[in-house]
Amino acid sequence: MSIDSPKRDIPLEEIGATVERVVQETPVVDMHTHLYGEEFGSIGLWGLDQLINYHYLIAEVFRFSPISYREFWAMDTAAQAETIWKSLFEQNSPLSEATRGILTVLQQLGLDPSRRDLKAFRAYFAQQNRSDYTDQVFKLAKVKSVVMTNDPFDPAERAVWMKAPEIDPRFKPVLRIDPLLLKWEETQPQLASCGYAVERGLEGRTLAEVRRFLEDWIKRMRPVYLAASLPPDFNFPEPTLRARLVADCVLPVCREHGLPFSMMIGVRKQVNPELRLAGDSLGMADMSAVERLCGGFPQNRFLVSMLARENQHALCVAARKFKNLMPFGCWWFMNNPSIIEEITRERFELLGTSFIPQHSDARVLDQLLYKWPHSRTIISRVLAEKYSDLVQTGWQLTEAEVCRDVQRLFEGNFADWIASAH
Ligand code: FIX
Ligand code: ZN
Repeated sequence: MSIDSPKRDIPLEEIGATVERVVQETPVVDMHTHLYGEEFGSIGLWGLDQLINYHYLIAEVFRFSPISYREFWAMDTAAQAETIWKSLFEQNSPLSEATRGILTVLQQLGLDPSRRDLKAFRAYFAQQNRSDYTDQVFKLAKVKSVVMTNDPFDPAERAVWMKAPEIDPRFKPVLRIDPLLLKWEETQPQLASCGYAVERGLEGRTLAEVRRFLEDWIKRMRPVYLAASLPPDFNFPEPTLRARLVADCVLPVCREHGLPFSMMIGVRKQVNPELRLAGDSLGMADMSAVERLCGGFPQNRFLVSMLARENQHALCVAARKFKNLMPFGCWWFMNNPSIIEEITRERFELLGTSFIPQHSDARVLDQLLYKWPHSRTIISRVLAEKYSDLVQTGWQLTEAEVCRDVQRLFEGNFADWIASAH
């Protein structure tokens, strides 16, 4: 067999290099982001000052700078970026994942981070146009498509959807329903004002009308799944309006339209409101609620990501019990090298390749240029270790099989999960 044949058995000593090459080269479908195509205008963020103003860095700047919350929020985006750059890059080493990420983006674009020259870096971005830059970022990051987070309750975003825009096919819609499940008291009058006959206590035709609302937006958006982030105390079943909305509205509509329901569980909202979007924290959730949902609704498919490190192992065990549960990503405070490595290792050990290893959660387009390279490096390291363990049993491994497995991790598992949508 020729030396470079994909069907050739890979010698133990070549596994690391082979896996690294395949993982680095395999295009990925990024199944949860806050990115938007050009048709969404300024809702979609890109460029250096937006990168530096990522809420992860805003949380960090107040640990180093004496600046008050009031002073910071009174600044414009450029001044905020300069404050963050001075504190986190000039006066201190950018060791955190979020600060290192900015430098990886610059490096991926061919700029020299060692120049430490914000003015020069800004000049590069000022020469970019959004359309060509979007093409460049997708190509460099080897991202095939990204899944958006689309909120029908957000006035700015709703205005775009009501014009029936032609969506860039690289940006897949998702129907995000947090306000329905987490703020029913505020959402119910909003829905009523839009002509849905919904009542505060879910009486009368409310449940049917909530289903009609969901179906109207499924028709409008053509989402690949429905999604919600949920608090650590999320439980099911429970005698609450939320549980009834999930069981009697969300899950039936998902079943009828072949749509998965994505639950991101463990967010404690606004523990420090002064930080605004950066003010959320986490809490440990009860995985048995997820197990009861997966077991109680076997015709539904669930995507689940947990925000607490302590929930990650139990999520893998739950996925072993329920084939309609797909664990995904190393979410938010989990998206750091030390924890990505731990989570990915236990997922391979408990689930083989039947999980979705990562999503970027990118809020700024350029973040694809660091979130994916950083994760690919860790995923390939762990995967190579697992293949080495495998080959030391005497099992033979070919490059074609490595390509098959990585394609499943980076695209196939998600594509299969949404295949019957609509
Ligand atoms: O609920 C979510 O989609 C979270 O990912 C966001 O609210 C969060 O701010 C984030 O971007 C984390 O990475
Ligand atoms: Zn998110």
